Amino acid sequence: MTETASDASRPADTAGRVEALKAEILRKLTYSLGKNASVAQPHDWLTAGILAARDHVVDVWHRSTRESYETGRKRVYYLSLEFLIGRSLADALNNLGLTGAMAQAMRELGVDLAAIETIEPDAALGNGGLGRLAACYLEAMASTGVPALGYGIRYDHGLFKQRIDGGKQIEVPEDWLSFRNPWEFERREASYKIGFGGSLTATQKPGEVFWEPEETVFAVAYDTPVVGWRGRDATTLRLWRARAMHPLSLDAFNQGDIVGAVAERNRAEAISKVLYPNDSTPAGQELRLRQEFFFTSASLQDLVRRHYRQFGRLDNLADKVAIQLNDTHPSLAVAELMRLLVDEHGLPWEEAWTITSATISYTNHTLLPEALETWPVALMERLLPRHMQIIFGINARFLEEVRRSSGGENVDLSTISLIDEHHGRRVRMAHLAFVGSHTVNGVSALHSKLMEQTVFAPLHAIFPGRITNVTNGITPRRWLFGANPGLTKLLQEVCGDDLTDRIGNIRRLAAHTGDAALHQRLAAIRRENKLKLAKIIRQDTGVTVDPDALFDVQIKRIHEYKRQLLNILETIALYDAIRSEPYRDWAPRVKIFAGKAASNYGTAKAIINLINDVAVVVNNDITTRDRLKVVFLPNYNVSAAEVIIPAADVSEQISTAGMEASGTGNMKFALNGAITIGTLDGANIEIGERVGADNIVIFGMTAEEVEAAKHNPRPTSEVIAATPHLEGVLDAVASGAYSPRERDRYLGLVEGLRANDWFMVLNDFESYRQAQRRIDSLWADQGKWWRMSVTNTAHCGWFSADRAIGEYAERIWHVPTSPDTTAGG
Ligand code: B1H
Repeated sequence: MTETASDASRPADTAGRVEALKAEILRKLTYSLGKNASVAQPHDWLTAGILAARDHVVDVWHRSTRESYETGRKRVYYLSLEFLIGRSLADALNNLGLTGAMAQAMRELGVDLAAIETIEPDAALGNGGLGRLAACYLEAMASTGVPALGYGIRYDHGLFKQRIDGGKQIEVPEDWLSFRNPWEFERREASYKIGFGGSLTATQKPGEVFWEPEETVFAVAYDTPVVGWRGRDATTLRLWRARAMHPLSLDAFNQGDIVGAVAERNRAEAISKVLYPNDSTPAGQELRLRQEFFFTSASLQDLVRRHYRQFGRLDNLADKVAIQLNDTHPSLAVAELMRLLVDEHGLPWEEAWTITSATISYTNHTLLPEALETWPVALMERLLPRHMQIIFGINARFLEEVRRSSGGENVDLSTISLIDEHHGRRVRMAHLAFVGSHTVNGVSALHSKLMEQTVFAPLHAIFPGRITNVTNGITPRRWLFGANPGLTKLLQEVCGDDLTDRIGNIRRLAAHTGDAALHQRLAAIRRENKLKLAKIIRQDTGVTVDPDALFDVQIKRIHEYKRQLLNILETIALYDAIRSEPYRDWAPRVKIFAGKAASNYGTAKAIINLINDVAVVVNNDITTRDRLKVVFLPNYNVSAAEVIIPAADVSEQISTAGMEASGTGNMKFALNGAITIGTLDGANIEIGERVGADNIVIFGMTAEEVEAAKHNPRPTSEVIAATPHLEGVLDAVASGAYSPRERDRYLGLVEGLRANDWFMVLNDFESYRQAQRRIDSLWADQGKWWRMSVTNTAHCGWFSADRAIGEYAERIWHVPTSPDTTAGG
C-alpha cells in the first residue's frame, strides 16, 4: 500500500502508521541486516530505517514508472557527469509525509531519528552548483510529474573530504560506499559493452562503418529512486559502474604474474573510481574522456534499447525521448546517437541527423574561456575512432551548408568549425553540443545574453533562436521546508498550510512586511538556527561565536572569480578599522567561509590558507574580540549547507560580473531570508529584480565595465593609490603580518594582484567596502532589516526548481507537468 503525505496528516491513521513502521524497521534489521535490536549499532538503525523508507519509495516508483510506460509518455533523460545528492533519508521521509511517523517509530524503538540521520553519508558525486542543480532537478521532476531518468557515474569515491591542517587544505579520499548504499538497486541485467580504440572497416552499405574496438568494458546499472513531493511520483537516478570483461587473466595468473592478472580489471574499473575534483575547469586527462564516453554511451544504448522495445521503431525517437546534456561533459552523445542510428540500426545519415538534433538539447553552465572543453583530435582518433569520423562528418556537412546558404560571405568558418585549428587540432565540445541540439540554454538571463554575444556569437548568427534562457532553480523541499522547519512552520501560518504544495503562495508574506510581531518571531527562528550553527563552528574550529552577531556567509567552491579574496581583504580592512577606533559601536560580525579548492589549484589553496591565517590573528585579538570573528568551516558539503544557510544574515555573492553563470546558493539564501551583498552577476540580477533594489545590496563593476577594463586595464598601482586602506591591507598580507612564521607565504598572491587585476579584486574593493558599511547601518535598524528579509523570502518563490522544470518541460522538452505544482512565486 502506498502512503502519501496527505494520508499522514490524518491523525487517526498516525498510530497505525507508527506501529507499521516499527514492524518494518525491525524486519529490516532482523532479516536484511541479520541484527538483533539489542545489539544494533546506530548505523544498523539507519540502514534499517532507510530500507523501510525505501519500500515506500519503491511503491511510488513502480506505479509512476508503470503509468508512464503504459501511457507511452515522453521521457526526459538528464545526462550529467555529476549528481551532488547529499543525504537522502530526511528528504525522502519529508516527501512521503512520513517524517513524524518515522521519528515516533524510532523513538519507540529507543532511537533518535535526528541523530541517525546525521550519520548517513553525504553522497557527493559532484563538485558544486552544476551537480547540485542536477540533483534538485531530479527531485523537482518527481514533484511535478515529469517522467525522467538521470544518468551519471557511480563513482566509488565522490568529492574528496577536506581537512584543514595548520590553515591548509588537506584532501582525504571520500568513501561513501564503505557501508554499502542501501538506497540503490544493482541491475546486473542492465549492462552494456563500451568500446575504446581499435579499427574501422567500411561495410557493403554506403555510409555504414564497422567499428571493432580494441578494448571493451562493461557498464553496469545501479538504480536509485527519487521520490517527489507527497509521494505522487518518483524519478530514477541510474548510475553506471565500470566492470572488466575479464576480471582475471588466468594465463598471467598461472605464470605467477599476479599484477598482470588483474591489470585489465584495474584499467576498466578506473573509469568509475573517482570524481574529478574540478569545478569550472576541465581536467583534460584521457581518463576523463573515457569517463565521459563511458557514461554517455551506456546511457544512450540504454535509452535507445528501451525505446525500441517499447515502440519497435526509432523514427519517432524525438516524440518520446528528450535528452538534456548537463554541460558539454556528455556532448559525445551527439556522435554516439548518430553511431547507434547509422551503424547499429542502419538509418541513412540524414534521417539519423534529423532524429538526433530533434532529441538532444544542451545546457551551458559557464563561459570562462579556460572552462570550455576541447579534446585533441589525435586523442579522439586513438580512443574513439568512429566518433571522430562521425564528428568530421557532421562538421563537413555543417560547414558546407553554411558556405552554401551564406554564399561564402561574412562567415569566418574557423569560428564555427567543430575543430579548433589554432591550438593543435582539437574538438570543441560546446560547438558539437550546440550544432547537435535543437535548443541550447543558459542558466540566468545575463548568462544567456552573454552566450549570444560572446562565445556562441558566430553560431548564434547561424542559428538565431536556438539559444534560450532558463534561469536555474532550487528545490524548496530540501532548501526551505527540510532545512528550515522553524521558518516553514511560520510561513505556513501566514501563507496557508498548502504553501508546501504551492510555493507561489509565499508571495502572501509580502502583505506582512512591516509586521513587528512577525519580525520578532523571525528573529527568534533565525537565532535558533544560528545557535545550531554556532555549536558546529565550535566543534569543528574551536571558535566561539555570538549568535547575536551578524552572520556574514560565503560558502561555495574556492575560485578566483568567486572572489573570496576580496572578502578576506575587506575583512582585514575592517579589522584595522575596528582597532583604530575601538570605541565606535561596530556591529558585531562573524565572517563565515566554507568551500573546497580543486586539489591542483594553487591560488585557491593559498586563499584558504590566508582566510585561516587571518582567522587566527583576528580571533585572538582582545580589542576586536566581541566585534569580529573569522571562521573557515572545513569540509563544506550539501549537509553543511543545510545548516549554514538558514543561519545566515548576509549572503555573499560577489563574483566578478560576467563570470558566475547563475549561482544557486544565492537563491537558497534569499529564500531563507538572508540579505544578499552581491555584484550584478548571474541570477543575482534576477533576485534584485524580484526583491527590489532596496532589498539587496549591490556593488561593483557591471559585466560591460569588466569587459572594457580587461581590454583597457587601469594600472593596478593607480587603482591601489586611489583606494583608501588598500595599500595597507596588501602590504600587511605581503609582508607576513598574518603569516609570521613564513613571512613570504602570500608574496606571490599579492604580487599576482599587483601585476594583473583580472578578477577586479582591486577595482571593486572600495565599492565592496562601502557596501559592507551599508550592511552595517541596515543591521543597526532591525525593523528595516527584517522588512528586507521578509521581502526577500516573499519574492523568491520564483526560484523554485519546479518553475525551472516547468520552463524546460514547456519550451524545450515539450512534455506536460502536473498543473498545480509548477507555478512560481
Ligand atoms: C558551473 C561548471 C563546471 N559551471 C566544469 N561550470 C566542470 C564546469 O568538472 N568539470 O570539468 C565542473 C563544473 N559548473 C556552475 O553551474 C556555475 O559556475 C554556476 O554559476 C551555476 O549556478 C551552476 C549551475 O548552473
